[in-house]
Amino acid sequence: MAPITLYFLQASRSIRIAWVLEELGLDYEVVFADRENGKAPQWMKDQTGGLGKLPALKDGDLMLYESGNITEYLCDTYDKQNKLLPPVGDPKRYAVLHWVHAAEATYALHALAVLYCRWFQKDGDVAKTEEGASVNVQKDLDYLGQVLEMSKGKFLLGEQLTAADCMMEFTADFVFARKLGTQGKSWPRVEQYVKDCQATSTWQKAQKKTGHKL
Ligand SMILES: N[C@@H](CCC(=O)N[C@@H](CS)C(=O)NCC(=O)O)C(=O)O
Repeated sequence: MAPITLYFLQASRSIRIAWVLEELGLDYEVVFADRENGKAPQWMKDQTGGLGKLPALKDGDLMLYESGNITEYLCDTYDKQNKLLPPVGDPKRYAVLHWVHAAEATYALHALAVLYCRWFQKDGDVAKTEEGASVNVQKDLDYLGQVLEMSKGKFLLGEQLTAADCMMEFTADFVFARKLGTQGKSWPRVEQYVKDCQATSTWQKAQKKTGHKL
């Protein structure tokens, strides 16, 4: 039995962790759950504990939550060549961690504000609220596009894929797939970035092994 188990919810941030595991060449088992009424099924929440949100990862006796935290744990524990995350003290580490955190704390936060208008606003002008909430998303995408334009390669920090990309790919894909705040506009450089991430052999393997689809 592989010592690492990834608890994977369909159409979720779980793909980030499958991709990191593939990048690091680690053996892992997947416990897969389809969504029920859009949510994680109770049996999955019972198995993972915590807040009941996915992904979760079990490594030996450790149960880990939060995709950014799991990514950092896997890099610190298994990325001996510092392929995805430079070592403590190297300024490049903080350039990578900038995006690891921004993927959730800025980009996903702003995109979810739009999604929650759609889900939870029962009266008033939903389209107007959504338009207001879209401003942040559009600024985020503009900045992401600028950073990618300045990159010396396909990925955020150049030609070498890092943990920054393993985290940001899903957020950007999710924003475009659900048209969260895009308001009919397009960001060709960011859209190309998502395609380049998904064209890597490791993302493809992660997708095949988990059955991820948005
Ligand atoms: N910040 C957390 C977010 C986890 C989260 O909200 N996961 C969603 C799927 S992307 C989930 O488990 N939803 C199912 C539910 O709420 O039942 C992370 O990065 O892991």
